[in-house]
Amino acid sequence: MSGVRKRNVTKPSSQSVASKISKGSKKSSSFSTPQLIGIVSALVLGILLFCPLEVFDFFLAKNQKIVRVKYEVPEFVPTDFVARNEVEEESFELYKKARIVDNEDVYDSHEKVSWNDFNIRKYINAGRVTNKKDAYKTAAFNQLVSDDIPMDRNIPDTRLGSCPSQEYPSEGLPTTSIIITFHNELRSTLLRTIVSVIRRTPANILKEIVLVDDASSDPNVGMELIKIEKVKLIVNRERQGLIRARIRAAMVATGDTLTFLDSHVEVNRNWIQPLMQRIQQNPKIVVAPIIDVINKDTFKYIGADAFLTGGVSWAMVFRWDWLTQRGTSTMDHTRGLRSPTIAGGLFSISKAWFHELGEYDDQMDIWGGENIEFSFRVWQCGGEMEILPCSRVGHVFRDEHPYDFGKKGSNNVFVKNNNRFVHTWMDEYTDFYYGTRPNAKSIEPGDLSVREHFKEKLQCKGFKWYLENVYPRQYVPERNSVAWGHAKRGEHCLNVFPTKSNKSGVYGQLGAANCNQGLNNPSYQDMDKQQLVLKKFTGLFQQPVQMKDGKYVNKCFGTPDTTPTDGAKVILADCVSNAEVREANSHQRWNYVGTNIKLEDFPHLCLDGSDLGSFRVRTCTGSDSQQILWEMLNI
Ligand SMILES: [Mn+2]
Repeated sequence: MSGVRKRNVTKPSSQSVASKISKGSKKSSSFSTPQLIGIVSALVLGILLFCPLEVFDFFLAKNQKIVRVKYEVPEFVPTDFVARNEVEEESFELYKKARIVDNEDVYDSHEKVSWNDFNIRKYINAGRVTNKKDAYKTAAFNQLVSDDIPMDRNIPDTRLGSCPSQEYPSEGLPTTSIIITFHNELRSTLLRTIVSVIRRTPANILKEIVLVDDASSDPNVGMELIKIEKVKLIVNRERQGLIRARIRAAMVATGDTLTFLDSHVEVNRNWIQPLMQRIQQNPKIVVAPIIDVINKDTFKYIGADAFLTGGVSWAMVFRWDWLTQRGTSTMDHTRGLRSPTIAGGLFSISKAWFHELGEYDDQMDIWGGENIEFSFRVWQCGGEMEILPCSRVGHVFRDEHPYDFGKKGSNNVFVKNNNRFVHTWMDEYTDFYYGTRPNAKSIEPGDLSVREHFKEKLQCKGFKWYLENVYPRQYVPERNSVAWGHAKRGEHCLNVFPTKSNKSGVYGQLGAANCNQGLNNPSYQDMDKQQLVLKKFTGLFQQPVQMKDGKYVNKCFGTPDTTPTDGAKVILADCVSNAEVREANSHQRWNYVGTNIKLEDFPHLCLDGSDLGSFRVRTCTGSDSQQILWEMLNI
């Protein structure tokens, strides 16, 4: 596959120039052959020396001759890392390898045309499908619809508040290199991404569009696009994945800032100005637009909710957190929303800051986790992150990734990527990650020395600082827990139903309900009724309850009676504490055995969820209604 492409592009360029020159010189032939060879060589040498950018390279792409301009990749200066052993030496070699881009891998055309003079119809037609069965084959979104939607279609202006009336300076904002990496992207979605960027980005901000073809099966999909104004193409001969593809693009890009986009997006009105303006004010800020939704079946453009910031679960899965009610009601759309993490597909950053931060971890494979890693690194190393609601970019969301993650499988790739940054950035909080992913412990993160080097060099702060200052809304698990977090009974999550009666000391009834995914649900944003803990040593099974003074105090699950019987309800009540008399709280002390929650002093009684609205203790039977799975174990 890559051999075919190589053959197409590596025709010796000096020969073609030489043959043209020798043809021309035949007419005035008063030279001897050796003299002629001498003159020709001198001419060739002269051309090569004085205009190295004008060395041509020819190849064919679907009968369309494209004349390639030789491209000079900016010089790469590696970081001042000193390896202490062979393993670190190897890491440093990988670091350099990922950042050195061969001139031969970068394509730019000699004959540029504006996007509307590009032969769009011919480009799209070369990859059309005719039947419905194949519509989702390439990209997992509807190609039959996408191919017929105009490249320059209008989309609704989804900006809210006073965004539409904002005015931006027409000069003096930083320039940006748009970086779009792709692997087997649809022709129509890729081209629509490019056309929307050219149409809706002021020419004095848009420095260039750097495409990275990450070893797609059809090399022409990217190659044909270099005819379009401002477009350059980097070809990865072997699949590198999003992370290394973006590193390569950053090494080639020359704008003041880098703007990473996905390959199936449409940018909205005045999308770039807020991003550039903010970076101009604070060169260490990473800014992201609000990601609107382009429906994968109909390609309808829909405005997304503005009241969200990026968060992360302890399993290191990205999530959206709702603003608090106060945050929502006082929101000024023209101001940035501080965001603990970013989704990672679309953002802008100063080029200098991106390099200073060490780009990405080149030992992370394909995709996944890099946005969380990047978020921790930016914040901990002196930067900031914001979502700018006046900047909107639509993205075609799909249910699954249509491409494969290689033979290791996507799960192992995710886990290895996560393990790498968890060890680099999370200090003692790694326990909470492993508490949620006990199996992740068996996968080695590999050598982290180059990443640690950047951490030291930038004097980055610890994870405790990040939690306290950047992400105070994150629940910090209680150490010395047998089990912590959400607990599931089948598809449902254990949940407290507050009692209506005012009987003092009783706060609710244990049951199960739809999992609320914590901060993801606006009605649970300040108090998660599904957050539980089973403590080591004391055996207390607890949940925090908000008291009249606003503070949260752990209350205890147990049966109403101190001598529980089969079928007794499980309620949330004041904890009985009397260290002198063990029996005083036998009805509130529990064990987690296998997947059962049992009363410690009555081990024949298991927590039973046959009735979702009202959990009880019942004789242990091993039935499904007694299987409880926790979010986090042994921390
Ligand atoms: Mn995408």
